[in-house]
Amino acid sequence: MKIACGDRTLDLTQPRVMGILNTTPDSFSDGGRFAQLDRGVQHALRMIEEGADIIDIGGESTRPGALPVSEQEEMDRVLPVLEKIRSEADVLLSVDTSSAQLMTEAARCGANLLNDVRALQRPGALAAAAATGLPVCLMHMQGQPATMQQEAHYDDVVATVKTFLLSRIEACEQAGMSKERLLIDPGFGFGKTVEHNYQLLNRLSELQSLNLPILAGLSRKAMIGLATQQEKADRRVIGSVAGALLCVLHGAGIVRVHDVAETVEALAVMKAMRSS
Ligand code: 7PM
Repeated sequence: MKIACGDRTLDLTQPRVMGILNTTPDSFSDGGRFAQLDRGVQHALRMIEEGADIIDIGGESTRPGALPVSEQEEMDRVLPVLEKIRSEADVLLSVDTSSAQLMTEAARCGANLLNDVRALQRPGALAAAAATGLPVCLMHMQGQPATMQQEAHYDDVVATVKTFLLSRIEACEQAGMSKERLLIDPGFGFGKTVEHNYQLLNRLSELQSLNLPILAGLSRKAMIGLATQQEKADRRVIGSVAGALLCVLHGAGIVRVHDVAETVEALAVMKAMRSS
């Protein structure tokens, strides 16, 4: 299966690794805009060297409890990084945003994929995404980042996620987007308890009935820390790699990760098994 991504194509006949590039300001360095830009680009180039197929650039913290940032601030963070990486590397570039304006600008600056944790539910997002012609990843989230961990209740989390994604797929088709442009994501950690997240991981293959490529991101999330008893996010690498491998085993075509080199190496073992 291949997806047209602007002037490039994404070949999903083998699992792909999406490296996470967070452009929210680093509280440890106060070097200003240029230093932040340089730091972001360097990180992206390193992930590309390590074997990332896609770089996912985000400028809004969707961490549980995070407060919203202005659209302008998000654009000021993301677009310069996107343009600089575009000029320096031949890699697929994804933009993690819910902002219609940023979707439009990102496409103009050479983005290949849109990744929206709100599944194009913000005003104008559906039309803006449709107009870019780019593929879109639709993710499930219950509630909003500021409050989503306070009210995580599901009868059947897998059924709820599936129903939600199906309704967003239909909304996209009604906005004129063809199914060939869509990807789906269960949204690990977005308004779900650890128990819900593991139910989703265990039954991830049930999402395959929607007949769209599955993207999954559990890298360094609380569900990994709880299982491995690792409090600190940077100690969750091994658990995250194991989780990424399980996602692929259960049908994910793309895994969204912080630790690209480690994930690529783990997937090489799966590839060797599958080609035996
Ligand atoms: C702080 C904490 C910052 C958590 C960012 C996060 C996903 C995503 C994110 C995902 C897709 C993270 C999250 N998670 N997009 N964006 N799927 N498609 O852990 O699971 O990276 S943000």
